Amino acid sequence: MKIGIYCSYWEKEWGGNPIPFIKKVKDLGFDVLEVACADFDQRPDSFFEEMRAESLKYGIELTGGYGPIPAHNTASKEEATVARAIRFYRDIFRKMQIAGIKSLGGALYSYWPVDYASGVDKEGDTRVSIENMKVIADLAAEYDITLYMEALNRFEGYVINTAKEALAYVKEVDRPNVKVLLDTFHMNIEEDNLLEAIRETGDYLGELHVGEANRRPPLAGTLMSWEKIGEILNEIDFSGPVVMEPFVTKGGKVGADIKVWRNLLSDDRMETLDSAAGNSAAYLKKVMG
Ligand SMILES: [Mn+2]
Repeated sequence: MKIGIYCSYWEKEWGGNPIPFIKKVKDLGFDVLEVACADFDQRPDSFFEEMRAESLKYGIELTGGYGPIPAHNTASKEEATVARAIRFYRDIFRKMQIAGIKSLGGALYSYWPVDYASGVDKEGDTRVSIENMKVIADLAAEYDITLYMEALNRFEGYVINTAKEALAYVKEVDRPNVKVLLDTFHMNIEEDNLLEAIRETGDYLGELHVGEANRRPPLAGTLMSWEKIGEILNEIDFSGPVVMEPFVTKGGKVGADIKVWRNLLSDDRMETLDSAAGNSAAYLKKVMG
């Protein structure tokens, strides 16, 4: 199994420079680095050329992640918002291609984290989103990029909460470069049976995010059965990346958006985070093969 980690694990703000993390994650035993694409529109092409060179140098595959801001809400009924989102995606797809990033995952079908103060029209917004996603998917295809629709728990989104809803959405969009992203943290809240949900997603599963129920890096002896998850992934011939997305330190926009109000490891020193990530990578490689 290809094992990865989201670079925002080490960051207090979304975006930031992922290039120094490429060598770091290689040294820690990972195969994949997931990069936050939030500020790609602010970066020059040379930044992405450097990123590609570094990833090739260390043999690290890059994947993209994005929690769309409200101004990029693809489920919006305001045409100007959707047009702005499409302009943003067109720009970052081109840059992702320069960097050699072939996938983008997250709540691309809406925005994140959702503000519930303005009410929810789940069916209407989902219909709008599906039509817009067909356009964005065709655009992504021009740059050889696959989009992963991530099912999020109810406190963070309402368009897609479960694997079943993600599957229905992706089938409606009906494009070969649109797939499902499941995340054990969200599934732990929403699914009746986490293992069955992965099995039923089958070939439509593009990427799996992994984390404990409290978003620590995966460990032995917790309520999550990583061995069983590995068995199901092998059963469905999953060839995508398994990317851990731990969030363990408070502070900054990352801490506030994720609602981390305490440090989940013994402290927030870089060495402590590095060793927790490296130990988890070794553990996942052992139990998932
Ligand atoms: Mn996730």
